[in-house]
Amino acid sequence: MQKKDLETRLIHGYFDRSKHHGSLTHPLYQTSTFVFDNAEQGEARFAGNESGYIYSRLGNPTVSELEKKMADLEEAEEAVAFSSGMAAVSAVLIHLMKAGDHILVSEGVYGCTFGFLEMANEKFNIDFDLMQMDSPEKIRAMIRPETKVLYLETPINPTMKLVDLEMVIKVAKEEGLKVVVDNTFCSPYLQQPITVGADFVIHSATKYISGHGDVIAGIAAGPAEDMQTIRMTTLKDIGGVLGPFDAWLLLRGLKTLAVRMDRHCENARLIFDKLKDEPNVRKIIYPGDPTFSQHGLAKKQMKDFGGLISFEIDGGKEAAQRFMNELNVVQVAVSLGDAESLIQHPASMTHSVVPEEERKKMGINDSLVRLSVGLESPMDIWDDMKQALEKTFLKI
Ligand code: LCS
Repeated sequence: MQKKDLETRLIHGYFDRSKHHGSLTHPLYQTSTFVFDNAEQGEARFAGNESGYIYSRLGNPTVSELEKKMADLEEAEEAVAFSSGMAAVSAVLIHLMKAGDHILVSEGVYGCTFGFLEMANEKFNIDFDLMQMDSPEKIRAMIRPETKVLYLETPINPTMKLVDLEMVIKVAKEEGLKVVVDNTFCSPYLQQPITVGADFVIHSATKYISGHGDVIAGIAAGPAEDMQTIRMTTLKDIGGVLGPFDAWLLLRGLKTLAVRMDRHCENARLIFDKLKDEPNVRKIIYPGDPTFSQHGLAKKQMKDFGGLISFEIDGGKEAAQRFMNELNVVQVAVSLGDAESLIQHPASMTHSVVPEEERKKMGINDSLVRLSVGLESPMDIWDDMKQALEKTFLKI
């Protein structure tokens, strides 16, 4: 049978409704453990001689449904769900790396990913280098005999720099390295890195996958053999498993991913159009800006330009904070991809763990704010931002 379009696959499940009283939506198996028919069945399940659930840290039908859906959407062999995006990031990296190995990381990765890499370096002697992955020569120059993995986000949070997936993957293949892409900012609706050769995809499912700001969750997707090992090691033994109810919420959120993403992208386009004429706003960073240096690359590798806009405000941190405090519709909060428009100040919030010098190198200064454009009326979002800008600059 021909594979249905992504919009349809987002909505339909993989479970057999006839075995669930015809339930339209996937049932919520809110249980920690599963009762065996008898002791022998328990023994057979533990020995792997009989398939079936044992204990929800090892697998749960509601969580499995989400994992199947995410693997399908990312065109991966398998996916594993985690209790947070960071649980997914750390589980995949611990799986791929051992003491003495080295990892190349795209400059500007999420602050806690950077924090995890620093900890892994200090405690487990796993070395890393942050770099701008903008040419094959630069990447090759940084590869050492101990390098095992290229880890990247595109677009990068919050500076919106893109990494050319095809270029990086080609270099990695030639050098025998694994490529891990954090696809949080795009969701599989805008970008599917595995279809262009990435080995693993990670999501903070807290963001667009959920879309409703009510869950912390993570997903990793990749080759079946690796995913099975991750499930039985860095998931099972470190233990960052997703709860069934959170998986159920994500399954519900996923159904509207396509329509939500279209609206996020459309609203962001409209806000960018207004913002670019504001006298006290400079350096707007938005991949949909035709003058953005990587606009062509964004058009090539993303279906649309996403819902995030970063921009600098005249007057440094004080003005940025004043502007944020004057907003009413847009909420001052970290996270992104929710129905509500959210704004945050990366230098003092998401990237405050990154040393100032590194931050400056990444292009995160005190004037920069990051807006996650929500699903409200775009005119209401803009009116709110306009009045906040007016109040901010009247007061200065
Ligand atoms: N990867 C990216 C690109 C992220 O933006 C985040 C969280 C994570 C991984 C970690 O996911 P979590 O464990 O929070 O589910 N990003 C955040 C942000 O930009 N604001 O608040 C959290």
